[in-house]
Amino acid sequence: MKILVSDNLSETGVEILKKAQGFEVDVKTGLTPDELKSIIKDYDGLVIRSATKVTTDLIQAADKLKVVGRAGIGLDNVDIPAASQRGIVVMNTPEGNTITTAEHTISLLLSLARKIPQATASLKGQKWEKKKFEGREIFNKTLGIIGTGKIGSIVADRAKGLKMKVIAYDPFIQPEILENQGIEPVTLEELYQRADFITIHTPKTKDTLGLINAQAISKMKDGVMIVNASRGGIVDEQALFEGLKSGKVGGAALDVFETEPPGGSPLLDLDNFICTPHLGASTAEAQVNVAVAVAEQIVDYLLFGVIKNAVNVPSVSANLLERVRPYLVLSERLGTFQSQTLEGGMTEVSIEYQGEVAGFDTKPMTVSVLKGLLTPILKDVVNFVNAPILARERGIRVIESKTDTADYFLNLITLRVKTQKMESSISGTIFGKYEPRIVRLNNFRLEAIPEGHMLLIYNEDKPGVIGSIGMTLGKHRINIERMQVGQEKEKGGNIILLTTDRVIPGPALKELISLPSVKKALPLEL
Ligand code: 9EZ
Repeated sequence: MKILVSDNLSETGVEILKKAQGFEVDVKTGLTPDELKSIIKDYDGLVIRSATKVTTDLIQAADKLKVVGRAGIGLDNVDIPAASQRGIVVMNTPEGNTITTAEHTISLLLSLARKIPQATASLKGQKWEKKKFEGREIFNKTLGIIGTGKIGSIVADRAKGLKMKVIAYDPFIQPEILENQGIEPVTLEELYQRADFITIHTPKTKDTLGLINAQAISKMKDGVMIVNASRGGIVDEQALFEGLKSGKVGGAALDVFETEPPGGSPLLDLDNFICTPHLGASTAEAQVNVAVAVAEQIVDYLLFGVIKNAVNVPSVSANLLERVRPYLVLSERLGTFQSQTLEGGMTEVSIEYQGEVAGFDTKPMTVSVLKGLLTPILKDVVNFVNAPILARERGIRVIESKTDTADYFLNLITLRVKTQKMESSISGTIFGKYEPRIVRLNNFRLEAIPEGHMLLIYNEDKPGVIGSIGMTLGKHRINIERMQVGQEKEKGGNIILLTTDRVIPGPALKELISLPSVKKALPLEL
C-alpha cells in the first residue's frame, strides 16, 4: 500500500502509517496541483490537512486511490461527490481539536477583558501605561454562547469554572439538554439583551453567515465584548468595525475572518480589537491528536476494511453495500431534502421502511437519514459513524418501523419529523434498480429526482404564477431543468418543485419571494 502525505502532518501520525504492515509512506508537501496530479496515480491513500486541493481533476488521475484522510475537520478543499463517484472513501477527524479550540476561545475572552495583547505591545514599546489598560473582571458576568455543540459545550464548562453565568442559544438542541449541563437556554433576542460577553460556536451555514450584523449588534448591551473563533463571516466585519468605533461594542476578538489573511481590514487599526491568525485548532496536542486519528483510520480501512468517520460511505460490509447502496443514497437524500424545509429544532424523527427495503438490515439506512438531516445544519462534523450520536446529544428521538408491503410501491421509505414548530413528512422510493425518487411531500404527490440545485415554492393556485416564476428565473439567467407542480390538498395551496442549473443567487430569490402569489421559496441543495 502506498500512502502520500501531501500536507504537514505531525510526525507521530507519519510513524503510525510507516509501521503498518506493507505500507510505504511518502511525505511530499508543497506540491503544485500539476506535480501532485502527475504522481497521484501510484497511491492507495492520501493524507491531507487544508492546503492540498482534492479536485475532480486530481481524482480523475488517481487510478488506485481508495481513501483520502483529512487531519482535522474542514473538508472545503475536497470534492466529495467526485470522490464518491469513484468509490474513494473520504474521512476526517471531527473530535481531535475541540478542547484546543475551546481553550483558544477562553484565551481570547480573558485577553480581551484584560487587554493583554495591547498591554504587551505597549510594554515592548518601552511604555508603562497602567491606567490605559485597566481591564474588566469576568467573575459573575454573563457569557452568551451561540451554538452549543462539542466546542460550545466545553467553552460553557470552562466558563463556569471561571464563575461566569452561562446562557446559550442553539436552535437544534433541546433546552433540557442545555439545562442538564448547567447552561440556561435562551432565545437569541434574550442572549443579545443579557450577555456581557458573546461567543459563537456554530458552523457556517446559510442561517449563520452574517448572523452578527448591525441589527444584531444594536440589540446587544452597550460595551458588549464579542469573540469569534468559529468560522469567518459569521461576524459581519463592517458592522463589527462600526460597533467598535462607536463604542457600542466594547471589544472584539477574532480568530477567523471573511477573507484570510484579512489584508487591509480596518479592524486591525482599532485599539479595542484583538486577533489571532486562525489558531483555534493549532496546538501541539491537537495536531498530534488529529494526525494519530487520521493515520489509525487509514490503516484500519486499508488493512481491515473498517471505516471510521467517513463522510461519504456508510459502515456496511462490501457485499451488502452493492445491494443496499440505492437505499442508502435515497435515505440520505430524503434527510438532506427534508432538513432544509424544516423550521425549528428537530425533536423526533420517525422512519418507516416498507416493502423490499424492510427485508434488509435498516440500521445503516437510519444512519444515512440522520446524516442527511444533520449535515445541512452541522456541516463537516457529521459522518456516517457519529450521526446517531449527534442526534442523541441534541435530544432528537429516533423511531424505526418496518412493514413488508408498501401501498402503490415496491419499496418506500417515509420520514416523519417533528420540530418545536411543525411536523413534516417525506417519502421516497427506488424506481427500477437504482433510481431514487421523492414521491410524496406532506400531502403532495410527486415524482422528483432528489439531486442538484432545487427550489421548493409554495404558491397560491392562480393562473399565471408559473409564468411569472419562469420569467423571474429567466431574467436572472437561471435555467429550469425539471419542474413538478401539484396541489397540497389540506392547505389549499400549490407546490412547485424545480431543479435549476445552478444555485439561485440571493437577489433572484428575493424577487421570487416578492411575487404576489408566491408564499414561500426554499432553495435546497442536494
Ligand atoms: C444559531 C444557529 C442558527 C445555529 C446553526 C447551527 C448549532 N447551530 N446554531 C443562530 N448549526 C441560526 C441562528
